[in-house]
Amino acid sequence: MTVLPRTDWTRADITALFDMPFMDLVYEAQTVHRANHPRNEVQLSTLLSIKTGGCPEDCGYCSQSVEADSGVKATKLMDVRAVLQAAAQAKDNGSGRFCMGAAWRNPKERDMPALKEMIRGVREMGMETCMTLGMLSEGQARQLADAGLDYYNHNIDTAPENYANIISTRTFEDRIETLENVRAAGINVCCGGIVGLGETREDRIGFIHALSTMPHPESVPINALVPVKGTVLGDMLADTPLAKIDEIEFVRTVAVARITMPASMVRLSAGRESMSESCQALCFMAGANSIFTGDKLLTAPNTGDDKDAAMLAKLGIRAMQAVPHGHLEEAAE
Ligand code: SAM
Ligand code: DTB
Ligand code: SF4
Repeated sequence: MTVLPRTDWTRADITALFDMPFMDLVYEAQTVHRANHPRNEVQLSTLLSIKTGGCPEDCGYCSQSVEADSGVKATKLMDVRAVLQAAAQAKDNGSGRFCMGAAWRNPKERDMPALKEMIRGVREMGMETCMTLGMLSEGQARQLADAGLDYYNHNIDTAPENYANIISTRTFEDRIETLENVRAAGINVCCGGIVGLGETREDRIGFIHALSTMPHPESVPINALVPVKGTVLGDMLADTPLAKIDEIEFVRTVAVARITMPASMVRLSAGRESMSESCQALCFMAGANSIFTGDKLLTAPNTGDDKDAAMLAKLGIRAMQAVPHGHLEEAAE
């Protein structure tokens, strides 16, 4: 019998975890990690922006919003062949999952055929597929599932009570509705958020509380804000003590995510480029077991394969071997 991870966490439970002495918290997180995941292994994903910039949403952290004066140029949806070329390169570099992101409020029906071709093509290469395209209707989620999409990324980003301070063009409930459509279509959910938006500890508690009391996302990305000049938050936080996140508080957030969502993959996402190797090592100790590889995220810089390979070798961490869903059964036949 499979025992589902608990989803009845209270805010008091989560507050108590955040308040633990740091060493006890990290020790507990690593203990939970070892009971649920192979130790010393991280899963590697590669990101590609298949449609950049010009997004009508006003997310205060994002360089791709039309509201941001970040210098990011808007592009059209890439053609399928170019996407598959990038995917082949990611596979050569050892990536097990290819994540395609578009700066949209939601995909249009006319985009669906190309998106489905991208999914089929990447899957045929033997990689897991992930997309992040903004809001999805029930029908769109089903179409992507039928094409074989393994994961859909759609973040709640911050606590429900802090959401309107960060984004005004949609609500927290809109996010939940898409997550439900994705889940109903049988696609694995990738859902997390950002630390370092200028939020309070209470907001971080509310953020983890929201994630750990929904059906747990299979994958939980924890991003550290990459402050971008010309975005609301990049400009607001610049030259303030909040411009650089407190690394200990960041590691605490990773640890509490690991403890409350023991079976999920916890992904150390944006912001690694400006994080020390020691901080990243603490995040792995606290239960993070996935990263984005390559020298670019969507528009922001990432650490790069050579530096990452050197760090993982130093830490004795291996790349997790991914077997895409559905291919498992095929492999067994
Ligand atoms: N447009 C889609 C959406 O919002 O769902 C997909 C792409 S969006 C860039 C995916 C996620 O990237 C956001 O939810 C946010 O968590 C993260 N992100 C975007 N800009 C970021 C930044 N400057 N620093 C850290 N994380 C960021
Ligand atoms: C997620 O939570 N982080 C990734 C992925 N999901 C799509 C994106 C990070 C974007 C960082 C900012 C940029 O590259 O523009
Ligand atoms: Fe658009 Fe996504 Fe950026 Fe928000 S985070 S502005 S929805 S691309």
